[in-house]
Amino acid sequence: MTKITIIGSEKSGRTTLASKLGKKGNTADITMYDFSKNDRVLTTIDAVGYPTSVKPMVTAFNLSDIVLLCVPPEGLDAHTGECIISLDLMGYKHGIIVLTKSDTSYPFALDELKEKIKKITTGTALENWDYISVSTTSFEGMEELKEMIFDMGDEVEKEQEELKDLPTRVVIDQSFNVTGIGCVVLGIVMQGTLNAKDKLVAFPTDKTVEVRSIQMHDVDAKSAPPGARVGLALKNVQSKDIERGFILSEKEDVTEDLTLKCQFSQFSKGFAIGDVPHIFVGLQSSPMRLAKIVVNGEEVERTTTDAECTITLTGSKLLAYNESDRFIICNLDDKQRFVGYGYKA
Ligand SMILES: Nc1nc2c(ncn2[C@@H]2O[C@H](COP(=O)(O)OP(=O)(O)OP(=O)(O)O)[C@@H](O)[C@H]2O)c(=O)[nH]1
Ligand SMILES: [Mg+2]
Repeated sequence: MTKITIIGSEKSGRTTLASKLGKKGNTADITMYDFSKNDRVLTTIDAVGYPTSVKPMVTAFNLSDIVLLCVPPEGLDAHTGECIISLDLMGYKHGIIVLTKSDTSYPFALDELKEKIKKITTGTALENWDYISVSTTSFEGMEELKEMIFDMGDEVEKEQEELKDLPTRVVIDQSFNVTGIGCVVLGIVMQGTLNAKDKLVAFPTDKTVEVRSIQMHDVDAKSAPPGARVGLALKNVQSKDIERGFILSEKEDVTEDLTLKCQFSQFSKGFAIGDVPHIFVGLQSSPMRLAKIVVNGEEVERTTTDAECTITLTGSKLLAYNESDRFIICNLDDKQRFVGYGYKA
């Protein structure tokens, strides 16, 4: 079960590529395409709401294991740069750089483009990503791309296997009511193993829910391993009480205010006291006011890119997280919206 996100600039061929990798599902700010053959299942996410909004992109990244960054022959633009910076700030591990619409370019131009991308991704999380040229018109590279995705998927599965004995955490991305069944949610088992009849808390609320039944790609299952995309029928809760971003687990920290140890990107202007950055953690997000900045033990007025900053933020929305979660810090008013990342201090 491999889950990928296709991202890139406007008109980079994202949607066309996604449609060639599977059958179209529900549409909102992200569209999912499903493909299954023999025992292989591939879920492809097209973050259609990006670049207008960054939220669908962050959501898609969190729901997938592999990212395909699409770059068309026209080359790199500000949004491609933003995709690279966001993936770097997220520390995104697995991905492929896809040079799209190769039928409209020439081998030497594609090589030049590849060298350019290699240069600007040096020292980032994308440094060692593989490259492939594809065309959805001539089908050049399409079979090879699928093979690359499945090989990488096998690698990811081995990594996820190691998470199976950790405490169970399931992130929810959809919640709805099904007549005769009740509350049904869709989500991903981020770690641990989910079993039918498990009783877990729907954080950030304090409501305990019971997992009545589990489905994986429409097939009933008794349990689900880390990495699995699951549909769950829940007992003791109504669908309207569960939102995208909720976490089913035994224990999470839940707060409105946060203190984070942060690194800020050299490509951003950073923030001053009183600014209101947008904070993402998993699929949750909230605007929060910057109340305090500490650098090297001293209170300062502005964030810096030279050293770690400990920032205190005040908000009005409950967020659920734990110490291993990476927070992403955005400035939605800036041209390049991804500013930094941090962990619970
Ligand atoms: N010649 C050629 N055209 C392509 C290929 N892939 C996509 N296109 C065309 O490029 C245009 C943009 O493709 P989309 O798939 O809509 O790109 P997108 O990145 O989803 O675009 P937005 O969501 O509008 O930002 C469309 O007119 C496609 O038909 C390709 O491999 N070869
Ligand atoms: Mg599109």
